[in-house]
Parts: sequence; structure tokens; C-alpha cells
Amino acid sequence: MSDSTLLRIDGDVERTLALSFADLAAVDARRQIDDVSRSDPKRRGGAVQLSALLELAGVRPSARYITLHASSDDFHASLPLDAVRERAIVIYRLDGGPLPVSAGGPVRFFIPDFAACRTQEVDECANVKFVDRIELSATRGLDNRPLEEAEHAELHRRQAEGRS
Ligand SMILES: Nc1nc2c(c(=O)[nH]1)N[C@H]1C(S)=C(S)[C@@H](COP(=O)(O)O)O[C@H]1N2
Ligand SMILES: [Mo]
Repeated sequence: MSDSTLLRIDGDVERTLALSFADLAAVDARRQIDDVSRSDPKRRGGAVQLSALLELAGVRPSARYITLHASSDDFHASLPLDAVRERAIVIYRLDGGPLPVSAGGPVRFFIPDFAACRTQEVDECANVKFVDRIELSATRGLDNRPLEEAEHAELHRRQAEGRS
């Protein structure tokens, strides 16, 4: 894996990918989203459709789950692939450069029409920041999103502090 790799895609795929900023920017313009603030005013930056990256990797028919790994803060979410395959996006740029860590970068998984926190598998908490690996698998992968109300409230409190 080269130093410039921001995102690996592996598991139940035909080709393991190690994508740099340039690789993400080189994806077909029709699969790019110029300004994510149009779908959510709280978010900034540009994105690429998840489906475009999955096509590059070639998802095997056996894949049923997609797991978003953020190794920097050890946060992981595993979602049914069908629920996000055609609607999730991967935010990776801001003002021509990489998405800053303050916005969840360099790579952020994002579901434009997410549900409120802790309501279902695909909710706001599944919008994993600092994603460095996307894994496809037949069975559910690692998911350490907080299940307890108090634990989740604490996570939100820490995230709010980090932003201020
Ligand atoms: N890597 C990482 N991604 C994460 C989290 C986290 O703690 N670490 N928190 C999740 C939760 S619980 C929520 S609600 C959203 C919050 O995103 P925001 O900080 O941009 O509002 O990020 C999600 N993605
Ligand atoms: Mo959350």
C-alpha cells in the first residue's frame, strides 16, 4: 500500500483497491457529487458515489454486508449492503484539496437521507468519519457503534467538544 493511499476496498471483491486522492478525483464526473451541502446543509465538500467505487472493485455476489472501518479512532459500522449500495456517497474533497479531519476526512462515508441516531442499522451514526477501509463480506463485520444510550450520548459529547 503506497503512502498516498487513503482508502482500501477489500474482502468479497474481484480486485482489492488502494485508492489515493488522485484515484478518487479521477472517477467519472457523472459519478461525482460537487457539493454535498446541497443534500445536507451541515456537510461540506465533494464526493463520489459509493456505487462507482464498488464497480471498480467488482463486488462478488456473495457480499451481503459492507463494513466501514476508521482505524484512527477505532470506530466501525457494518451495514446491509442493499441498504446503502445505491445511495451512500464517499466525501473526500473540499476546495480542491483533501477533506480535512475536522470535517471527518480524509474520507467520510455518508448516507444523504440518514435516519436519526440509534433508530436502525442505517442511521446518522453509520456516517463513519476517517474511513480508511471498506470491507465487503457475506456475514456481518465489525460494528462497535454504541448500543447504550449513555455511551452514545458520551460519544456525541466528545464529538461536539472536538469540533469547538
Ligand atoms: N470515525 C468515527 N465516525 C463516526 C463517529 C465516531 O465517533 N468516529 N460517530 C458517529 C456518530 S454516533 C454520529 S451521530 C456521526 C456524527 O457526525 P458529525 O460529527 O459530523 O455530526 O458520526 C458518526 N461517525
Ligand atoms: Mo450518533
